[in-house]
Amino acid sequence: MAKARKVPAIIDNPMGFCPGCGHGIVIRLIGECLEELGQDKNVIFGIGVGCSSLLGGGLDTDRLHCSHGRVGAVATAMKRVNPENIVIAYQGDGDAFSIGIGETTSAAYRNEKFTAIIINNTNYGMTGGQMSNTTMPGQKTSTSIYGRDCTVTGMPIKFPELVASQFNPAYAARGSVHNPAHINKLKGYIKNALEAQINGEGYSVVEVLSPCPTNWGKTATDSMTRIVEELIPYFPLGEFKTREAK
Ligand SMILES: Cc1ncc(C[n+]2csc(CCOP(=O)(O)OP(=O)(O)O)c2C)c(N)n1
Ligand code: SF4
Repeated sequence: MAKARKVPAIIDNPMGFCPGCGHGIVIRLIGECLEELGQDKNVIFGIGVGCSSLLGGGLDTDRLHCSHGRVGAVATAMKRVNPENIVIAYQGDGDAFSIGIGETTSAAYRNEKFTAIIINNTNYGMTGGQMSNTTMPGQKTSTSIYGRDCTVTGMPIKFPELVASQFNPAYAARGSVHNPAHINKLKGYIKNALEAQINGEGYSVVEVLSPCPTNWGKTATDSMTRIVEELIPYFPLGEFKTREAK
């Protein structure tokens, strides 16, 4: 029988995500990476507003729950003031790419030396599934009841690609939690991003395609299928900027 993975010591409380949500998987991976890199006592999180903020009650770490969308600015300050700390911005797509697009993009543009981990579930999960800047074309949400019309809203933003092609980050990737193989691959991306930060190489970002069964109106299994069939064809997985220094 396969050996069970040890729960990282910093995960000290249950987190209140809906059944089938992807947030908990990603937080577990972050905890594992921090522990394996010997950084779990040296980390400080800037946490967005949304279901992402439930991380705050689950991890035994320093963290600041930032105003909605402002994590890019807050994490900038955290890292500049305490460069020896590992600083992680943990946000949803609404927080990072909609209300916070200015702060998120500006931090990437300045190549701030922290790590952003952004959970893309194609809607504002916590508040009832409103449209965000990563909602798919034609996707029905509570604020796009006839389906997202990209002729008036713009197309879903592809942030890692934008950052990798226009700025000079240390690392940019997109992973997914839809099956165990991709969860393990995602762990590698998160570790690469954190190692880039440990080495002071510059800004690192990992976007994660993640299910929100509650607002998608799907079962947990069907939500994973949606990621494969609808999201990945538009949001390709992989590394868009690999580390130069290793
Ligand atoms: C200034 C401000 N505007 C709006 C809200 C309401 N609000 C809370 S969470 C949220 C959306 C979060 O969505 P996302 O970042 O995608 O995270 P998820 O819940 O999907 O993980 C909104 C709009 C708020 N708290 N503050
Ligand atoms: S509303 Fe969606 S993102 Fe929030 S905890 Fe539930 S499944 Fe996860």
